[in-house]
Amino acid sequence: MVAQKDQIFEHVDMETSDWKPTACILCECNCGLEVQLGGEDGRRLVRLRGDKRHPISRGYACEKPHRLDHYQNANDRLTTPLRRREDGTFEAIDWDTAITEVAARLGAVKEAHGGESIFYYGGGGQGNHLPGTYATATRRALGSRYRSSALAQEKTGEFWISHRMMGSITRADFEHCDVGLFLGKNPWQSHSIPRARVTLREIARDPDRTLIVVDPRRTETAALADIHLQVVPGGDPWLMSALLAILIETDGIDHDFLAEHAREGDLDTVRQAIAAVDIADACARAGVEEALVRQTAAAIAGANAFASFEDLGVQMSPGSTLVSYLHRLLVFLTGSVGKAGTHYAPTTLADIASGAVKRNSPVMDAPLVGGLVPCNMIAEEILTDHDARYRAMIVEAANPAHSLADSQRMREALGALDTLVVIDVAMTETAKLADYVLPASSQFEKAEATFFNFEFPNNAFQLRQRLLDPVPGTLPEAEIHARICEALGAFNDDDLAPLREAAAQSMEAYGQAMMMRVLSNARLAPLAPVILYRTLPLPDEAREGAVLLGIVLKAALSGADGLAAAGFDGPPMVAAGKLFQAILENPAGVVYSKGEWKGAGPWIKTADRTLHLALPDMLEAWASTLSQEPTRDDAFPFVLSAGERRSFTANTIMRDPAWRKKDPHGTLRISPDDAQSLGVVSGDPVRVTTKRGSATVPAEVSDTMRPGHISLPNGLGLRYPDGDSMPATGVAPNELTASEDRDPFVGTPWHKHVRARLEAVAAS
Ligand SMILES: Nc1nc2c(c(=O)[nH]1)N[C@H]1C(S)=C(S)[C@@H](COP(=O)(O)OP(=O)(O)OC[C@H]3O[C@@H](n4cnc5c(=O)[nH]c(N)nc54)[C@H](O)[C@@H]3O)O[C@H]1N2
Ligand SMILES: Nc1nc2c(c(=O)[nH]1)N[C@H]1C(S)=C(S)[C@@H](COP(=O)(O)OP(=O)(O)OC[C@H]3O[C@@H](n4cnc5c(=O)[nH]c(N)nc54)[C@H](O)[C@@H]3O)O[C@H]1N2
Ligand code: SF4
Ligand SMILES: [Mo]
Repeated sequence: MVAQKDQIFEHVDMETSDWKPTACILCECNCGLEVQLGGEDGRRLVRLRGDKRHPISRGYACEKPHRLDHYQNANDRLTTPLRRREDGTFEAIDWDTAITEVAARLGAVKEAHGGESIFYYGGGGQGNHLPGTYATATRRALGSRYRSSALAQEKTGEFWISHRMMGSITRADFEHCDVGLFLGKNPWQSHSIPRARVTLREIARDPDRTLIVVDPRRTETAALADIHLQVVPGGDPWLMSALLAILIETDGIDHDFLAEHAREGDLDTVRQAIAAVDIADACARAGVEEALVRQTAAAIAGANAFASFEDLGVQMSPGSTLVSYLHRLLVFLTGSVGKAGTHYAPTTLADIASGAVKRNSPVMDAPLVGGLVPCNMIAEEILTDHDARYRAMIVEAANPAHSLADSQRMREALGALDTLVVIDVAMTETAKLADYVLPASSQFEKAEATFFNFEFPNNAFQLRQRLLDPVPGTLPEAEIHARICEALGAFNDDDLAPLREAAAQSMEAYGQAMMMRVLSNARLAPLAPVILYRTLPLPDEAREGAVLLGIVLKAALSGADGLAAAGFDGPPMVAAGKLFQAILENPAGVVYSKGEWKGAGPWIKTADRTLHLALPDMLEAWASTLSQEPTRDDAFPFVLSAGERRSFTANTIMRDPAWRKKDPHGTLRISPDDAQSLGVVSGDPVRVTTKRGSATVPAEVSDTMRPGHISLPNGLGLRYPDGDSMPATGVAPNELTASEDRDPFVGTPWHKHVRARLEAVAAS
C-alpha cells in the first residue's frame, strides 16, 4: 500500500476484497474509509484507508483515523450496566434491572415534577447521530421538552443570525472559489470542509486564487495563506468593521445583487452604520496593518467567487454573534451567494442546524435557538430553587462534565439532580457522576450515520453498516430506547403486531400500516423511531438504520430540493422508498440530492424572500462595541485559547493517550517573547491560572503565537487506565473556564478568550 502522508488514493475491487466500507468518526467530515479487520479475535481495526467510493471524501483521509482501533478496543469500554451505590461506587447490574429502574426513576420524576423537568443532553458526537433520533421516542414518552448539545456552545449564534438574515444556514464551496476566507478557523487541522488539505493546497498553489486567514496564531492554514491577518485575540469585530468600511469606501459591493435581493432600505441603514467606522482606528484595535486589510478588501471585492467559513476562533470569543452578523454582511454585500465557489444553503436530510427560536428556557428565560438550551446556562438551570428547574437528565454520546464551561460547577449541577442516566461506550467524566450508566455498543458494532450532510451541488449520506458484533453486555442505543419506552408502557406488542404482519406482506403494505396505524395515531406517532426499529425487517448489519425510513419520508414530504434530480422521484412515499433502498444498498455512501447553482433567490427563505441586512439589535451592539475601549486585566495579562484543535485531538472520542503520535502531553503554546520574559524554554513546566482554576503543563515555545496569546489543546485531561492506576494526560480545558463568560445574545462560551496569567514552575 502506498500511503501518502495525509491521503490515500488506492483502488480496490470490492467484490473480492476483505476491505469493508465504513467512515471516520473523528470529525464532522466523516470521510469514507475502508477497513481490514484482524488480530487474534478478528476484532481489531488493523488497516484503514480512505475510500475512493465515498461520494464526498473520494479517497481522502487525514492521519487520525489510521489509529481508530484505540477507540474500538479501548481499555475503558463499558461492558455492563452500572448503578451507583450510596457510597458513590458502582455495582454491575443486568439489563432488565437497569431498564426497569431507569424507567421507574424517570417515571417518578415525571410524576412529581412533570416530564419537562427531565433534560436531555447530547444525542451524538462527530460520528453518530442515530442515538439522538431514537431518543426522541424516550423523550416524548417521558414528556421531556428541553434539550441541548454541543451545538449550543458553538454554532447557535451563526444559525440564529443566518436564519434572521436569509432564512437558512449557509455553507461555502471552497473547491471552486477564487478567494477563500477562514475566520477563526484552522481547517488544516480541524477540517470541516471536504478534503480540506487538498483544497487548501490547491488554492494556495494557484496564483490566480487567494487564501485569506484571520487568526492570532500563524496556524498551518495561515502558513499556506496569501494573506494572514494576525488579529489580536478578540479583535475580530474591529477587523470586520474595517473590512466593511473599506468595501463601502471603495465601492466594492455588488449593487445588482443587492438591488435584486436586499430588503428595501436595509442597504442605506447598513451604510449609515458603516459610516461610523474609523478605518485606521479599527485596524489599530484589531492589531493588523491597515494596508493588509485594504489588500484583503480589494481581493474580496475583486473576487469572481468568494467563499468563507467562520468557526470557533470567533464563535467562542467576545462579540461572537456580532461577528457572525458582520461576516454575513461581508458575504451579502459582495453578492457571494448562489454561484459556484460562493455560498449556498445545503439540502439536509435532518434539520440539525436550525436557527429558529420558538420558545425560551424555563428558568433563565433564555431564547432556545434551534430548540437548544445554551450550554453555559445548563448548570444555572439546575442549581436554583426555581420550581421549573431540571431534576433529571439523560446524557447520551456526550461528555458535558468535560466539554462544557466550568467543569467544577457542571459536576456540582449534575450531582444536584435527582437522577442522572448516562449512555456511553466509556467510563467518561460524566458517566462517573451518573446514577445509572448504560453501556452502548461502539460505532463499529451497529449501523451508524450522521446528519453533517452540508455539501453542494452533490450531497451525500452514508449509513455505515455494522462491522463487528457488539461487545457482550452492550446494546445499541436503538435497543436501549426501545426497551425504555416499553418499560414506560408507551407501546406494547399489540401495537406492533399489525406492522409486523404488513411487513411480512410487502414494503407497500408496511408503509401503509405505518401511515395509518402509527403516524396518524397521537399516542404512537412520537414513538415512530423505536416502532420502526422494532418492526422493519432489516439485515442485522443495517438494523439501527430503521429510523431513516421516517427521516427520508419527512425529507421527501417537505419537498427537499434535489432529491428528484438524484433519482429519488415520484410521490413522497415512492421517493422515500427509493432513497431508503439506495441508502441500504450503498454502504459506502450515496448521493441523495443534486443541485444547480441558480442564484441566491431559491435559498432566501425569510418571510418576504429578501435578505435582511439591517438587524436592529446587531446594529446597536455594533455601535456600542465600536465605542468601547479595549478591556485589560493586569491580574490576567494573557489570553488563553482553551481547546485548540491539533493533529492528534478529537474532542473526547479518543480516550487512550497512546493514540497520540504527536504532542503526547498537550503542551501550552506560547510566543518566544513571552517565554523569554518568563524564563522558560520548550518542555519547561508552567502554571496557568484563570479566575476559575489553575493547572501545570509543559510549555511549547512557538513562533506561530502572537505575544500575549497562549493556547491549550482540546479534549485532554482525561483519565485512562494504565495498569492499576488512572493517570490523567494533559489539562482539561474547562477546569479553567467560567460559565458566565458568554455571548449576551445566545449564551455561547468564550473558550478561545480566557483571561489567564502564567508562572514558571521550578522543574522538580
Ligand atoms: N483535529 C481535530 N479536528 C477537529 C476536532 C478536534 O477535536 N480535533 N473537533 C471538531 C469540532 S467539534 C469543531 S467544532 C471544529 C473546530 O474547528 P476550529 O474552529 O478550526 O478549531 P480551533 O482550533 O478550536 O479554533 C480555530 C482557531 O481559532 C483561533 N482563534 C483563537 N482566538 C481567536 C480570535 O480571537 N480571533 C480569531 N479570528 N481566531 C481566533 C485559534 O488560534 C485557532 O487556530 O473542529 C473539528 N475538527
Ligand atoms: N474549553 C473548550 N471546551 C470545548 C471546546 C473548546 O474548543 N474549548 N469545544 C467544544 C466543541 S466545539 C464540542 S463539539 C464539544 C464536544 O464535546 P461533547 O459534545 O461532550 O462530545 P465528545 O467529547 O465528542 O464526546 C463524545 C462522547 O460520545 C461517546 N461515544 C463514542 N461513541 C459512542 C457511541 O457509539 N454511543 C454512545 N452513546 N456514546 C459514544 C464518547 O465516549 C464520548 O463520551 O466540546 C466543546 N468543549
Ligand atoms: S478526522 Fe475528519 S478529516 Fe480526518 S479522516 Fe476523519 S473525518 Fe476525515
Ligand atoms: Mo464542535
